[in-house]
Amino acid sequence: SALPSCQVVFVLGGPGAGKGTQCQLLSERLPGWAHLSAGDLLRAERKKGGELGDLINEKIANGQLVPSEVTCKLIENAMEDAYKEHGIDKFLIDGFPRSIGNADAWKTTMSRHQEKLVLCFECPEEVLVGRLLERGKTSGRNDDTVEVIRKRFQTYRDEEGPIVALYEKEGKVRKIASDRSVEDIYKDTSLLIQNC
Ligand code: UP5
Ligand code: MG
Repeated sequence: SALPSCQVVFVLGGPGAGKGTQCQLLSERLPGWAHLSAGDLLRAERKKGGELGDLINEKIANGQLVPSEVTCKLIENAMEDAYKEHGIDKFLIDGFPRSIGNADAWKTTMSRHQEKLVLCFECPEEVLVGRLLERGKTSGRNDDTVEVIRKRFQTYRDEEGPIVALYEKEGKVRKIASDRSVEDIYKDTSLLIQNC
């Protein structure tokens, strides 16, 4: 493809940790960085319906991971679009990779990109559950229910430890306490990205 080698920062953390909130602020305030949320890309693809839309919905509605190749391809397409339309070559990738399988799929097709950092937002689970239930009153997300939130945390506990350990070996992981105000988290996060 026409996409050159890009800089990427992976932004991880449990459900409700503030990945989307922080990435949106970062992309608004740091010139050149674009925000791609894997979850948002999957939800947009789901809207198109069809077999793929059904598969994505089945996984999201059960708090399970969509097959890695599907998510990876959506991210690649979104990077290509952002590059073609706006010349963007720096990406905050929110919520991916969240399993070893995700990281393997990424390496297969996206290895020319530079993985600068892996940010991990850390926050007690009970705080996160409270945030998600509050958001669920208005979000319209079919996974912001007590039952699915429980499954999302189970998936997170099963899958995210190994993937973080893998990037820790490469010295790329930065952990950030996200049980704080949005602006306090932003200060730490933006410094890490500006210095990466
Ligand atoms: N909030 C944010 N920051 C706050 C703060 N500092 N203090 C107080 N409140 C704060 O925030 C969540 C809520 O908390 C909001 O109401 C916010 O205002 C408030 P948000 O920024 O949305 O957190 P985020 O970490 O983005 O939470 P999200 O719910 O999006 O995380 P998930 O990881 O659960 O969701 P995602 O969209 O990434 O994935 C959804 C599903 O898609 C997955 O379960 C899976 O089925 C599928 N998926 C894949 O299969 N593969 C992927 O690679 C990605 C997703
Ligand atoms: Mg999000």
